[in-house]
This record gives sequence, structure tokens and C-alpha cells, in this order.
Amino acid sequence: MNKRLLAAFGTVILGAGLIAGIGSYVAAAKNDSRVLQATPAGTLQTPEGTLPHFTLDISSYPDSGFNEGHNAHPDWVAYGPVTNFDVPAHSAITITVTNYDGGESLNNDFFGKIRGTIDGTATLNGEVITRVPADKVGHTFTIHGMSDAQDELFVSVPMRAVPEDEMPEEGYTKTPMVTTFTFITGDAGEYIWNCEYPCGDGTIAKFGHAMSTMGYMSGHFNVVNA
Ligand SMILES: [Cu+2]
Repeated sequence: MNKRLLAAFGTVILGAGLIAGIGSYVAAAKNDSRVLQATPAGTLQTPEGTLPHFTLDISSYPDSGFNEGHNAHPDWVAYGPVTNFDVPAHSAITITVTNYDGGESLNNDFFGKIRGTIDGTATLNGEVITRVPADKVGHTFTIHGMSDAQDELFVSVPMRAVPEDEMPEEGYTKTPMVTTFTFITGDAGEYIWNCEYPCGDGTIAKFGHAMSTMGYMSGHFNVVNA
């Protein structure tokens, strides 16, 4: 194996290791039982034929102030309105994430690339993209299985960070980054999603607090029979 191939391979292994580690962390905690059901949106033409189509609209925030009554840690970064989702099996799922948060650099460029969506693309503020530069990522939405026995579902999409000079002192920016992506579900099963951008605190690696507590940067992603 040549050196470049080995380096690329190493990056993938590191990525997979991170996911596995965080996944088991997350599975142990069930803090917030609220679940958002995907909204029916007719049908969609996909590479796998015409499928039932569903949508989820979510946001990522620099703090949990939006989440009154559920914000045990109002200063922690979070996705909302909730962090547990139900989507139908064998369907096209379109998720729109409105990101109000800034960011810095990913630990791992693996998560800068869009993975597992139709055509490997997303749209960012209406423009088609396949990746976000590793130093311009605010959060990621990364869906994966909890065990190897499961139907394959791996979707990872980076959210572009709001530039520092557009982040207000108070409240949320009026110019969020809007990312939309579509993927196809297989059989019903329980999955986990989490953010792979080190946006937490409490540890040197920034994988503590919001990153290691259910209901902020992670949650359940259930694929259910319609
Ligand atoms: Cu995050």
C-alpha cells in the first residue's frame, strides 16, 4: 500500500472509530423523550424509483435559550426543536437544517464531506455542494447504526458555520446557513445521530457537555414502519 492510500485509509478508520465511540456513549443516555415525526410531503423521484417523501425541519443554535422548559443547560449548543426523530422506512427523507452557530475546525476532514445523501450532495443556501471546507464547519448531522447487524444507514452532512462577524452578541443571527439534504431509508430500525464537530466543552477535545449529553448534539433517529 502506498503512503497516500495508507493516509486516506487511516482517516476513514479514525472517523469510524470516533463514530463508534460516541454512538455507544449516546445510546446509554435517554434524557429527552420528545420525538419529532417527519412530515408527509407526497412522493419524490429518486434513483431507486418514486418513493414516499417526508421532511424534517430542524435548527442548530449557539445556545439552548430557544428550548424553554427543556434547557437544563441554557448555555450549551444544541439542535432543536427536539433531538429525537421518527422517519418512515423505505422512503425519501429531506432534512433542512438552519444553522445559527459559528464554528472553527473539524478534527477530522472525513466529516467535511457530504456522505450518504442522494448523489452525495446537499444544498447550502440554495446552491449544490458536496463538502464544506474543514475550517468552516459549525456542526455536523451524522446518522449511523448502533450495531453491525443493522441495515446500512450512514448519512453525514456538515453545516457551514456562520462567519464570526455575523454572530450577534445577543440573540441569533439574521443570516443563518440553511442546508438541505435527501437520503433514502431502508428497513425499520433504531439509529443514533450526533454532531462530529467538537462543539462541546469540559474536555480538551471539546467532546464533553453538549457533545456527550443526550438532547443537545445527539439523539435517537428511528426508522419506523409506516
Ligand atoms: Cu455540534
